[in-house]
Amino acid sequence: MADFDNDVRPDLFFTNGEVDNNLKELGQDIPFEEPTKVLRNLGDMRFRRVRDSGPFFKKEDVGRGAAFGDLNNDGARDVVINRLGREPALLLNESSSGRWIRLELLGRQSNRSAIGAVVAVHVSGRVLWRQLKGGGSFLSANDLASSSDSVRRNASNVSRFTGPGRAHDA
Ligand SMILES: [Ca+2]
Ligand SMILES: [Ca+2]
Repeated sequence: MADFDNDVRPDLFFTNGEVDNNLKELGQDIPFEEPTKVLRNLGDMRFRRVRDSGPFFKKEDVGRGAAFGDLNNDGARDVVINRLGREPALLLNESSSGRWIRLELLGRQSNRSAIGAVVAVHVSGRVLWRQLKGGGSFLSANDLASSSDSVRRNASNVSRFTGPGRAHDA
């Protein structure tokens, strides 16, 4: 879960695939590989699959974990996917990043990474509560505060996407 379009509503991201690759031999008509999906948070507990996120999302894959972080410091959350039998996929989010702030928390009396800290941000009469959490997806950890701008945009395993929007292969 990450807010890919910075509209303060966390969106959903799925990378998936079955555990067994011999499902047909077992008489099960279930695909081993599945497409990666982004679902836009519409509010009111409703989500809609984004159909035009880009070519990467039209391919089927066996994802085994995803980590989120703003790898190129443009305010839009990017994604790295661990894939079974393939190199990791780096997805650069090309959504309009809108307004955003980045907070880097440092624990003094708690753990140094400040995991568990709660932050309240007051915006236009609203209060946005966020808690810094460690970990993330299966065998993956989200970036607590990205500070790297060393993403190579022309690497062969880099795809681009717009969270709830469009994407393009590099
Ligand atoms: Ca969102
Ligand atoms: Ca980014």
